Amino acid sequence: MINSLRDFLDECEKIGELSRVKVQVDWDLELNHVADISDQKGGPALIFENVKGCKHSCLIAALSKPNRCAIALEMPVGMSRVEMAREWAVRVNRQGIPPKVLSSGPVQDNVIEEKDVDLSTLPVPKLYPMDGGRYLGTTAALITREPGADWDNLGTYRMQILGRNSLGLNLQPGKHARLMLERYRKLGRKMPAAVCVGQLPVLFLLASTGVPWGVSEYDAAGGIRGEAVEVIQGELTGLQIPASAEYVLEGEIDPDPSAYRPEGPFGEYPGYYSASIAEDYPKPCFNVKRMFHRDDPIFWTQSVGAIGAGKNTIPSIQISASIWAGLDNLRIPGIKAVYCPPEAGGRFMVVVAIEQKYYGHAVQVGHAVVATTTGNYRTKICIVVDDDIHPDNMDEVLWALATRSDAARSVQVFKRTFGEELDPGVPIEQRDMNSKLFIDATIPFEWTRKPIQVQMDPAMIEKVKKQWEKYDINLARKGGENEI
Ligand SMILES: Cc1cc2nc3c(=O)[nH]c(=O)nc-3n(C[C@H](O)[C@H](O)[C@H](O)COP(=O)(O)O)c2cc1C
Ligand SMILES: [Mn+2]
Repeated sequence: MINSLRDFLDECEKIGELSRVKVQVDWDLELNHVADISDQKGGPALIFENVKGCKHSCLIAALSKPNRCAIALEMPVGMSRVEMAREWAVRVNRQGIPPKVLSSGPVQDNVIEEKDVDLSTLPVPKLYPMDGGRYLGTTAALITREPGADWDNLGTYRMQILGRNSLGLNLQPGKHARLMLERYRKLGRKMPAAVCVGQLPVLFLLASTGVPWGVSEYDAAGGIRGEAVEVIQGELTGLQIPASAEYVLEGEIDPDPSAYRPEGPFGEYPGYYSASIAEDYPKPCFNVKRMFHRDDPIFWTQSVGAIGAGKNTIPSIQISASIWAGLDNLRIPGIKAVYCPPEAGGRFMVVVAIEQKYYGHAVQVGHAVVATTTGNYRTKICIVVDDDIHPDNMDEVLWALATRSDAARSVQVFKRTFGEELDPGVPIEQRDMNSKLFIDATIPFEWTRKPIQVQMDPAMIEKVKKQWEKYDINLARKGGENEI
């Protein structure tokens, strides 16, 4: 059982999926550039043990490969993203398991009071050249609770270090912490909050996935693991805090816009920087009142900005899973696979394979996808294919798109839908709303004269394979695909 980030790292190390970098690196660009280049080469998770000017080590690229996500999810290594998304969807729709409250935990081993907190001494990297600063929140969870409520929300939101004990928060419209902050503003009170870094990886995966309002990510993570997450009660905030986290910051957020400060830009997951004039977009700040950390804590970070290997591995699993779980809840028959290709930003495009059972089935699925919590939020393109197409095989998806769709019949645009402020396809001022493209790339259910796909003769394939040597074809010829 994986009960902490350290358990996860041990498992990665056992199968050669973790490397420790001993040489000194600069937190200013160097650390993340080493990680990106390593990722492009299919590299392991990296712990930088010697970050310039910092006492503690820094983990990066922990979940940039499907096998490491499998370890985090406690699923067999070697599962495909679609298989992991399926299993996740099944588990997340099971009953949640509330966290188990302990009287103390290793995260409390070191306590730093407000006057001694200095976030700049943590090994927090600056990731890309035009980033507004050092970002602490890309694997963190902000923990908050509505006044009088009995569930804690955990959300991953980027957090820029703005001062010794101050973090600028980017809470997008509709996000749970933002809705809660608006409640506190109405009440004229500051919102108690905690930030945890280096928690159980599955908790991060849930904190950065759309779990419905009213459901604590603790309960959802417990449901996925089949076992409660262990927490302690924060003394200052009363919030539940992961007992085994590497770092926890307790503090508060002032909801008054006069306390907002410029934040950004940040190299974001679509592969572009967020809106570049930070002054135009002041953000609420989290002020640290107390910091805890484990002995020899491991700071955990990741970048999302530059496209390429390793980027969007996580969303390609988690967004697929949450749309799939949403479709399961709607009880639509014939859903065979759901997949958000990482090449399309992991979130912007979803391909759903269905076994068509009745007239209009494919269009129903298109509507349903954009009606799910997660599909509504960031999907821009939804493609529905027949179940002979594997949604995670882009050659097959492109073939279905090209051969089974006809623009006038197959394409619909759903207008005035919930937008995404990071969507580079919409002018910055208009990003609150967007539109969604639906493409039906199935062979229409109602056609009586369906196109017949060309296939080789199975008996002849068998025969040719058996006597392959006889043909004496040099497959490894110079310049050929199989050149050796
Ligand atoms: C690495 C990473 C960074 C993210 N950064 C932000 C962010 O800065 N702001 C934001 O609103 N959502 C961000 N998200 C998405 C949220 O984590 C996600 O929408 C989550 O569902 C929010 O939790 P909530 O539904 O409880 O509000 C990020 C996700 C990941 C994986
Ligand atoms: Mn939530």
